[in-house]
Amino acid sequence: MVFDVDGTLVDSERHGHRVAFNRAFVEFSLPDHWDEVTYGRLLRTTGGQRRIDGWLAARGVSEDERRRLVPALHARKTEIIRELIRDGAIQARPGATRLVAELAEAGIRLAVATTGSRGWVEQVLATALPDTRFEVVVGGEDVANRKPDPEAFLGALKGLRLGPGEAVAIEDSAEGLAAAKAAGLTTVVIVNAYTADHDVAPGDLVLDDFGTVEVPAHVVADPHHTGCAGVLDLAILRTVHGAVWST
Ligand code: XBP
Ligand code: MG
Repeated sequence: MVFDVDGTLVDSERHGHRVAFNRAFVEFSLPDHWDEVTYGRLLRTTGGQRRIDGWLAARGVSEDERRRLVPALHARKTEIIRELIRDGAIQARPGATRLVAELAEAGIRLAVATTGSRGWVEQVLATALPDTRFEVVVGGEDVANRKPDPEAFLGALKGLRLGPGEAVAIEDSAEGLAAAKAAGLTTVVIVNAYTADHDVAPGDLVLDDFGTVEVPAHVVADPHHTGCAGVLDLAILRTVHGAVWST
């Protein structure tokens, strides 16, 4: 099983990364500030450095200046997000802990394919999902091309020594879904408030949460007719995967 991190396993963008980027802007005496709506739009550019660079370029900051500024800003942003994680600002999404525990119990091997930086990814996994061991972690620095390029997912499959027919991806965004699909993976999409309007039609099952028995998720799309009632569990994952590979 190959999981995305930001927006999928953890609710990290609005009150995590966005806050860290804004604090870094203040510390660097920059006038920039990303409000919640603006940040949702900027999320379509994956990777923090690319996101800052595109933003500064759009407001006319020269390439020379950006080459100097962007890595320094991003390094400081990474330190700040680490502090936020340490202070408990980033939690697992509801139902994520339940699902990874069920998978681990069943002996399913777990991996992560993320565009985020290793500087905080392993820390957030250890903090938000402390009882779960991810055998392979492919982060932003491990790839030349970030999502929607499939490189992160292909790296995770390679690390697990599995083919695409032997794993399932879980994503939250159109860019992540495109990356997982380009790697040949069955992909379940768990949208969130930022990605609810993304075009996730190629997803093999789309929910708005992992769901719990008490509070089931809304089933947005179930193209393989799994009959999922709003709780993503191993049985549903097996049904989706079986349907994809039998067609
Ligand atoms: C996540 C990202 C990352 C995070 C910030 O995308 O695009 O850039 O927003 O992390 P995905 P960094 O969930 O598709 O992997 O600042 O470390 O890049
Ligand atoms: Mg994501």
